[in-house]
Amino acid sequence: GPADMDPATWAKVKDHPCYSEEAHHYFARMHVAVAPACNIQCNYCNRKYDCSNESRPGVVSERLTPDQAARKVIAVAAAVPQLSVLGIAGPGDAAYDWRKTKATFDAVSDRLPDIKLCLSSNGLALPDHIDELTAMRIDHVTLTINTLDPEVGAQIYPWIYYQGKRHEGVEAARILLARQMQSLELLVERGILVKVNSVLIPGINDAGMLELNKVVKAKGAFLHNIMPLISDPAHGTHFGLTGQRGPTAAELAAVQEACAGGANLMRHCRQCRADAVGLLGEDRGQEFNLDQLPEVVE
Ligand code: CLF
Ligand code: SF4
Repeated sequence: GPADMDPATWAKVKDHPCYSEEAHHYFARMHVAVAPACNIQCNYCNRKYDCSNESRPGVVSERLTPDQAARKVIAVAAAVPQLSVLGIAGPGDAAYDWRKTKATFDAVSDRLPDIKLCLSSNGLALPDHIDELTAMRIDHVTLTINTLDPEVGAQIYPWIYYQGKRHEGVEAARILLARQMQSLELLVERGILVKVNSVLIPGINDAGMLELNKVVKAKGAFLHNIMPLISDPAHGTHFGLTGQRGPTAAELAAVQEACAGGANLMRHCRQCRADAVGLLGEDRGQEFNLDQLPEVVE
């Protein structure tokens, strides 16, 4: 609540449904799936579907161009008075597919100057855009950081694509993890609120979660969202070739308990789709599909 928060931070979180548990009862977010490209491979991701770093994996979102997305946001804003946040959470990586992310945010903020802009990224490309990001009034960024240890990272990320080259194994993980920490530091330095998402993968990164929680707190993350791996072999979202299962509710709760006293935990995440619309846990996306929108929205 406001008691333990400085006024500038409170102004940013009070109507953001993901950053304030209280706000999620009253304020809505919408995602537009404008960013399909991704620069890394996570072992739990099936590229045909949404980025499982932020969204529920195994669903196909309605992909939009920045122009289509802006039309949709304006139509939703007119119909859903609780709308306070526009997020870009894939279906790939919003910072890597930056041209489309920026075009969408620019088109929307021209017409809806009060809407909060939010994005989600694996952090690899984000430092390249930190100046533009800061200038664009983006107050909220989610970074997915699953481990601090490159050896563990190599089990999660088979490859990354960085500066025109493909990297694999521990070398790839070392680059990615360093860029994630750099992203966190740059964002905090610029006064942008950072939520860190970690996908909890039993037997892979659970042992390092407490230390990760402490480090992201020390570096200034506002929230830590420890999300369960959702394993859905039917959608190819099981973990790599090992078919790793997701954590049980008790395993997730145990890790969250262990993190008490570290970075504040988000506990109301609904792992929403990359094209979700409405209050958290509610998805009104189907009401606003492109074919339902008027041709020109003024
Ligand atoms: Fe979207 Fe993510 Fe912004 Fe929220 S969702 S980009 S921070 S506006 Fe929220 Fe959905 Fe959980 Fe994400 S409940 S998946 S944490
Ligand atoms: Fe998939 Fe997201 Fe990982 Fe990219 S960052 S591979 S889209 S889960």
